[in-house]
Amino acid sequence: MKLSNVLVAALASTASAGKRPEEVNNLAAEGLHRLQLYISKNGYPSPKTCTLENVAVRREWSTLSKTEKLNYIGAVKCLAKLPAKTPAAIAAGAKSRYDDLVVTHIQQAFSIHGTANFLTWHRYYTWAFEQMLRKECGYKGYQPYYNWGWWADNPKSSPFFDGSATSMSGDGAYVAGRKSVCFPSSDMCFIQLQPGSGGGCVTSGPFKDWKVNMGPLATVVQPPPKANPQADGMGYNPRCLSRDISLQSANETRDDLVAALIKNQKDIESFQTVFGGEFAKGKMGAHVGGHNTIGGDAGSDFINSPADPAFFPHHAMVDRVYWTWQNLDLAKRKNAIAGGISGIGDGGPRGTLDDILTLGDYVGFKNITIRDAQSTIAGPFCYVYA
Ligand SMILES: *[C@@H]1O[C@H](CO)[C@@H](O)[C@H](O)[C@H]1NC(C)=O
Ligand SMILES: *[C@@H]1O[C@H](CO)[C@@H](O)[C@H](O)[C@H]1NC(C)=O
Ligand SMILES: [Cu+2]
Repeated sequence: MKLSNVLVAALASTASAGKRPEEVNNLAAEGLHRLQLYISKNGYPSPKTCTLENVAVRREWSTLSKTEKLNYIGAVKCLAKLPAKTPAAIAAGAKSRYDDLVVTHIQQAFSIHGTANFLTWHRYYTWAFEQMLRKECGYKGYQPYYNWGWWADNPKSSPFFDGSATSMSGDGAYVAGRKSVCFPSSDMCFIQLQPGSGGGCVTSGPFKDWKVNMGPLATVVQPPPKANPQADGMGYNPRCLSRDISLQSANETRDDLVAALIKNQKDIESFQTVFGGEFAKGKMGAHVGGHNTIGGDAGSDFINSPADPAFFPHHAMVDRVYWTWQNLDLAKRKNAIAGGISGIGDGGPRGTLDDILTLGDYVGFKNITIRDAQSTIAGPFCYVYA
């Protein structure tokens, strides 16, 4: 079996010709190679609907053409203009289809983070977003990802965060005189999160007029933005998109650290733990490091974080790292699961492959199980990463 031409082209376009660290990319390519070997031995999991000849290829932001970037940006803005399906009685702050997605993340925040379903739920969620862009907003491309490690020493130099018309907008306006804040919270002051280079509203690029409508819920920003009128945080509280690009946080997403995560963590439990952050050991991990790189009122609020549109390319990278890790030893890792069903306390009962992944009643996708979301070329999915 041969790689389809589109895949070869996408992989070639993703290589950075020695300009950037490539260890994570090399692992992704090795993973794709092993995925092919696995398929040639065992067959496709969904041969009628998804093969490497028709598979979608998700690419890194910087490798998209100018037109491709503008098409993605336009589709994201389109979703934020389409009317919400969530009833106002449930979330008065849900003003758009984009907000429907934010609502389900808010409602489920404590059962999708630090849990057995964390990686698969966010895989399903990011895919649903991609499908909404395509079906509801005429987007023809696929979900791009942001390769943190390429710009970990200076995210604002990336085409993703440079604030240009073809970026996802850049930093917030600089707010001087801020102190460090406790992370993850003042009760658990494990990490001193230093102020980044912004702190205020995003001032340039396509999302400078973007509105964050709900929350704040778990923001680490000090002083916090004005409180939400609803106790559940889903009342209408329109405000600017703020960001606070943080080198301290981006440092936790370095290529060598992410490569070490993929190579050294051999079982799903330790992979999830290191990926998700070991705060008590002073480590944010790459997932949280990526969120806090964006920072700001939404970006660093684990409950309301999808309100910042940089969320989805960030989570596509989270999914790519998971995908790579799975591909490197599919026999063992395709159906690997660990962790509880609740992100609170001891995590409650253990999660199982039969647990339901739901996007709630209004996003518009059916319930699936964790088992259905274990492979990106089976279940509802048909994509790989370049
Ligand atoms: C990044 O982390 C390394 C340790 O891994 C440390 O030596 C360095 O000072 C950190 N850089 C920043 C910008 O925080
Ligand atoms: C989807 O799953 C959720 C959570 O288990 C459940 O409350 C809901 O009723 C399910 N929806 C459907 C249509 O089965
Ligand atoms: Cu999340």
